[in-house]
Amino acid sequence: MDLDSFYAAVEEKRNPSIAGKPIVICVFSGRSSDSGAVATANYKARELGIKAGIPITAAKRLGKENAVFLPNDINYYREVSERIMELIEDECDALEQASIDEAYMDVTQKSRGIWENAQAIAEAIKQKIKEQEGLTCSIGIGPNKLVAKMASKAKKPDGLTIVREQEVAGFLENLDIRKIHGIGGKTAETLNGLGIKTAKQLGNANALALEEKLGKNKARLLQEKARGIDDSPVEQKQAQQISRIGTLKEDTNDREIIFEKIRELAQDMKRKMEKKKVFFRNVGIIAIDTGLETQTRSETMAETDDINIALSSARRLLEKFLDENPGKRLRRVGIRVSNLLYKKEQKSLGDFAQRYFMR
Ligand code: DCP
Ligand code: CA
Repeated sequence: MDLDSFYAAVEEKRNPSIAGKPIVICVFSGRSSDSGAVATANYKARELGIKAGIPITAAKRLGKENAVFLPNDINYYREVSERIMELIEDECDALEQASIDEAYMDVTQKSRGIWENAQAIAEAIKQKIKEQEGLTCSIGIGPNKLVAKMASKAKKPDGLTIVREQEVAGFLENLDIRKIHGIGGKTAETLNGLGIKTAKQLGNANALALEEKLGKNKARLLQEKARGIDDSPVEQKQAQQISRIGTLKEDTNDREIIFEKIRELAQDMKRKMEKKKVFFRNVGIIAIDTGLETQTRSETMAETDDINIALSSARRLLEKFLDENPGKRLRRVGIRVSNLLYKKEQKSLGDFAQRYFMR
């Protein structure tokens, strides 16, 4: 699953007044007012030739007066990303986040190995993301991670592409080698020089000739990829933290109102903690002020899974933060537990202790 023009789509959703316009997300370097590069652009802006990596000055020439240029707000994109990953985690056997806006999902069990079921799962995921976050994504379904990833790029935006085992060869036949992960402009040029343009040609190419140009390891790796071969598992990493962030009804420094919001967020976080069966050893608060500056405070404690302990810690941290920042009004707040311990580990520790003491 790969979200479409992610940063730009998030901004478009956040600010309906710019919907439908070309939108360009910029990483300003700060040297002069327009120095820096484009992080991404929505599809409207891409029609004008604006894309990730080009200088902001070039993008401004291409965008004329119609395009909207925004600074990148990475903290906010991370929040949205986290919510989406949690949303889709429930729909699969295992989820491996590959980047801020991409994830591999194993649906072998959930689909019982039936492609039509996998398609239905993908459609449900697309709908969920659309409904809850107002964003579109593109999904590829394949017999392994490599083919699924290539399939996810085949049709964008809002695509859904299925490549069954028996369709892999046909899919690779005309696939441009540039679409293979790990082949950038330079490698593509080298390969083009050998008369290789498609994945199929690369898969069938003379191994020795390739090794000579690319080195043994790279040649082998790319040739395997070009044949759609990949047996790497979807590896779900255990979460390092669980957090919830929300927007206050209005900007405020009223402790009771802010804490009430934190309490509400904690209830939702608690559900997640119970599902994951975790203990925590650190509690934090997240405070985002009216200038969108984010600050965090945290404290460490003995391991516990008691949400009330997290809440009293959050209360203490909030009081301290507000005392240190008199008059600062907050727009968004959050609560986070980290330094997590999974109960399964706990149990085996318990078992170990039990066996130890019984001896
Ligand atoms: N990104 C960045 N700088 C780059 C490339 C990407 O900051 N040179 C950021 C902005 C993107 C996000 O990473 O929104 C995800 O990268 P993708 O390559 O998936 O690009 P998009 O999601 O923007 O577009 P697409 O619809 O092609 O996936
Ligand atoms: Ca993307």
